[in-house]
Amino acid sequence: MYDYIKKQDEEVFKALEGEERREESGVEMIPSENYVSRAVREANGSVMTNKYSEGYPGKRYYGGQTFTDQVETLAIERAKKLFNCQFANVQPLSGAPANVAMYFALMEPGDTVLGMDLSHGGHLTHGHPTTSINKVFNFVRYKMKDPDTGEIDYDELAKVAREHRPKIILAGFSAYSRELNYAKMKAIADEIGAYTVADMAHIAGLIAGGAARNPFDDGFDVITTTTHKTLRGPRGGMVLTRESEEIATKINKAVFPGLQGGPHMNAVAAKAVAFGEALTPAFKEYAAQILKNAKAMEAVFAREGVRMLGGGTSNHLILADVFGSLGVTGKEAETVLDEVGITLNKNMIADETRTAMDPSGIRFGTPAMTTRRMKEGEATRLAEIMIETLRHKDDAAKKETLRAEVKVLCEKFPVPETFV
Ligand code: DSN
Repeated sequence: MYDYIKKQDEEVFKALEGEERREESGVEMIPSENYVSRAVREANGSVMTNKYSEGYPGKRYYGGQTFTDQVETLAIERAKKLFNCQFANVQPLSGAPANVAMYFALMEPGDTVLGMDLSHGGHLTHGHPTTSINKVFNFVRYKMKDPDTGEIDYDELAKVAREHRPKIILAGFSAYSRELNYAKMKAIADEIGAYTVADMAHIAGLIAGGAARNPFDDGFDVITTTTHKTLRGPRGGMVLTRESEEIATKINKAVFPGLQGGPHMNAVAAKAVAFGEALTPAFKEYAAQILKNAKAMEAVFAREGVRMLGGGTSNHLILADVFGSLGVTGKEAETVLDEVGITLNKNMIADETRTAMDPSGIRFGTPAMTTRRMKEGEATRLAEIMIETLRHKDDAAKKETLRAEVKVLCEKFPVPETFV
């Protein structure tokens, strides 16, 4: 790997090598990260990066599109099959632009979106006050009724919807560990004539692998997603439309020329490869194992009396109140776990009393460790190691022993090169 970079640019080569080693020798537990196959990496690093392809297959603004049309069509057709829908736009550069394009496709400036509160698990692009999109559209919120069960307050959601008449009811999250009731949200949206959109960035792979409910099965209009989380593709985004050609046309115009210029065709080719992998039976097993591993970790946290937001997990991630339960802040936990080779992120919890940079919680998940073919036994032990580390955060000898154990585990479960 990296033969040409090695000869040409030693500084970048060293950074790439360092990252390879870091990813291999520690356990990646940030729930939005994963290890992609060599095939996906080859496509992402391919000649397709050389090409400008404004437009869509068969309708481009520049010549020379024989092969770009082929890969984009493959990506579209595979995405439609994976998510059981009629239209797919695979050009969004990532999840944030996918959401921005979706907002502009379905709304006029000043219109309202009803989405999940950031502090209860929602995402920045769902209208956080610090984002640019918040200056263009109006965002109102729903929350959990009880952070210890994770149940959404659907009565309040309906009340806010009737009062504010949003154009879009947005399901989706980046730090929420339970399933949403899409049917209830759809019924409320129908009552007020709103579009239903699900931002499935975190759980797209679970949906594709049949381990989580597909919002399209409850009649949702649109799904936005990234392609690099549980779906295990390249960094990128996508917007799917269930059946309305009118909506799909608006989405296409909003992505290009509305928001973006030339699509990154190397990423589109890599999406096609990743979607091909996700269509295999092995991917179904992968998605199911992500959930089993998360449940195994949940059992340890429950046994050890560490509070989990939502009371546990029904998906790939756990949000734990380490400050409330162990007296360790989220920032301290992130740092000390990194020292033993476990990478995760500090995270705000519902009704947070601390700050965003040093919150009460940590967020971690099982997609990447499951890619390494770790199963419930390893997940259980990793959860134990995490809690032992936090309980002995100032004990250097203990941390050294745990670091050595994590290293052995990583050697036993190397990052696979292929999944098919
Ligand atoms: N940064 C991603 C996550 O970690 O959830 C979402 O954008």
